[in-house]
Amino acid sequence: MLHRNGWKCIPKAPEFKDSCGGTFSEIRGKIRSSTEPYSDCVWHIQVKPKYRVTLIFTKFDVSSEHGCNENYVEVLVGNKDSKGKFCGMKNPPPIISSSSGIITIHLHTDPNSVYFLPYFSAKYEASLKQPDRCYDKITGEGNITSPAFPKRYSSFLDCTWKISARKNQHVRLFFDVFDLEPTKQCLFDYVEIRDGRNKLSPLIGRYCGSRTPTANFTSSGRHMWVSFVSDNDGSGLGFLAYYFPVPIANKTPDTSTQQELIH
Ligand SMILES: [Ca+2]
Repeated sequence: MLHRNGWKCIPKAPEFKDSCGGTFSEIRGKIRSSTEPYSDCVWHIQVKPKYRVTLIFTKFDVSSEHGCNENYVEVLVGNKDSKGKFCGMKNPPPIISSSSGIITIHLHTDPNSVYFLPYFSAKYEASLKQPDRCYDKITGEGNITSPAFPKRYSSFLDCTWKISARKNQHVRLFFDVFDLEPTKQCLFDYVEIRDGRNKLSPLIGRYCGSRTPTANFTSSGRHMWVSFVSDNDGSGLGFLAYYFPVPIANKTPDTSTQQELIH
């Protein structure tokens, strides 16, 4: 969660600056969009590559009439990996740059917009990358766990497992233990399961909290992608899941995962 002790123990961040864009290289800082009208503002957070950056929006009012096309904030990690265009009144989820020390924030406003000037404020924190290596390509059968399991997992994790089966096989996965920080819509800590070989594959489900997902997740093809993300504060015991290949003939669609994508 955002307002527990994680942010209280650190020295005061540099003062707010109302600005239309800029470059930030300090280890932490705060950004506030300009109160003057501009059509495009771009902020760059650029710290040393050995750091990862967590960006947290603290205020957000970017109303837009036509989806997120008229007014929006787009966040890119490493200059080109877009984490999405955000609009509306809700704070976007925390953005973690795990592979580089660069985050770019682009605020676009349409001068013809009927809404008041879009506005946001955000803060960021750079931390040394975790020694935990939690990226793996795996086959056959086995288990995957959150780092340090069964001890509580640490902050700022961004783990992925690409599980593959042989031709004419599917990947099946089920959870035995599950205890993640609970949040609405699983915005902060979560496990995501995707039907395919990468993070863009169709989402099977996104889970958090302490209710163990009961489904047997089965990929439609040979690959399943599992990711685990934790934010700056609030932890749990993590998870333990088992995976194994199943022949195509044994695949039974699991309808329970289709009803509720976020738990
Ligand atoms: Ca957390």
